[in-house]
This record gives sequence, structure tokens and C-alpha cells, in this order.
Amino acid sequence: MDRIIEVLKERIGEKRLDHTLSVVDEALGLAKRHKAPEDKVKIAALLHDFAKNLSLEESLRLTREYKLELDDVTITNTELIHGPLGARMVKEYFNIGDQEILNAITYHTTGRANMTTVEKIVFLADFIEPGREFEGIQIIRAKALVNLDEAILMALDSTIEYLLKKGSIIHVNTVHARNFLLRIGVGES
Ligand code: DGI
Ligand code: FE
Ligand code: FE
Repeated sequence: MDRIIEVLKERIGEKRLDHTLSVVDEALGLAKRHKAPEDKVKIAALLHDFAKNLSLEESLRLTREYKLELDDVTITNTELIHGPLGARMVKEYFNIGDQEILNAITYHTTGRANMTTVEKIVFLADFIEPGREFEGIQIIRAKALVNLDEAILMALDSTIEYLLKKGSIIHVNTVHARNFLLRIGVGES
């Protein structure tokens, strides 16, 4: 744990380390609340933004080096590439073989259909950690304590609205994540 924090400080800097440690706290709280494996949640939360501060150029170089196969939306967007690239990097740096931890890191920005509880918690903790501030966040924070799926649906709606307003590309995994929840009846009163 201490070693990981030392490496993180070097790699992502103080400010993002603060965000990361808030995500760890938030994620551990959710894991206790929803009875998820705390060890996995902790490692995934700690490493979720490992590739965040790399330039697109450096990210592409590493993507080639690791022979990572990424879709063309992910590969042209620094906001999206840091998830899958980060997962690949921490696998190497810290010898992490647990696929659920790696998936939680890979999909923490977009979400995806049929997430495991560990993936859901990392996705949500990143969204609602105390440093985040945007309209409607209080409702999502409160919802996350009682129902992960409903909170994630709200988070996805909020992200999609934000991306629409900005005129940004919306990754299909974000849409798949939302469609999946709607199909299983989440959000119906
Ligand atoms: O890395 P963080 O800043 O802690 O948070 P994050 O990994 O959730 O990244 C958030 C950014 O990613 C935010 O600016 C919105 C953007 N984003 C999320 N989903 C999508 C997306 N951007 C695009 N273009 N498409 C998406 O589907
Ligand atoms: Fe991130
Ligand atoms: Fe983050």
C-alpha cells in the first residue's frame, strides 16, 4: 500500500493523488455498505487513474508498446484512453492478475453493461468523491448508499447530458451501460 502510494505520487502528482485517496475512502465506504470485497475495491480505486496524466502522444506510444487493442473512439481521446491503458500498466507495474480489478480500472470512465459490484463501486466512487461538485450530485451520493444501480443510472444520465451539451462523442460503453440498467428495470418506480 505504502509502496503504491509512493509510485503514485511520482506518477500522477499530489493533486490527483488527493482525488485518488478520496476515491479510495468513498469506495471503501460503499464496499462496506454493499458487502463487496474491500481488498479488490481498494486496489482498483487506488490505481484507477494511474495513466491519467500522460499526454495523448505518450499514451499512444504505450498502447503500441503493450499491443493494446483499443477502439477508435478510445484511442483518440485522452479522457477515455487512461482507463484501459492504466489497467494494462498496473498489471505490469504491480503484477496484478485479478481480472475484476483490471476491469474496474478499464471501465471506470465509461462504465459498461453488466458491471460487477466491484466495477460499479469504483465507477460511482470516482463520480461522487467529496471533491466533485456538479448539479444533482447530492441526490446521486444519497442514492449510492441504498441502491448502486439507481445511482449509476443517474450518473450515466448526467454524463450523457454533459457530453451532449459539449457536443462530445459518447462512447458506446456508456450507452450500453445505461441501456442494460433500463432493460433490467432499474429506475422504474
Ligand atoms: O479521470 P477522472 O477525471 O477522475 O474521471 P473520469 O475517468 O470519469 O473521466 C471523466 C471525463 O471523461 C469527463 O470529462 C467526461 C469524460 N467522459 C466520460 N464518459 C465519456 C467521456 N468522454 C467522452 N468523450 N465519451 C464518453 O462516453
Ligand atoms: Fe479517470
Ligand atoms: Fe478519477
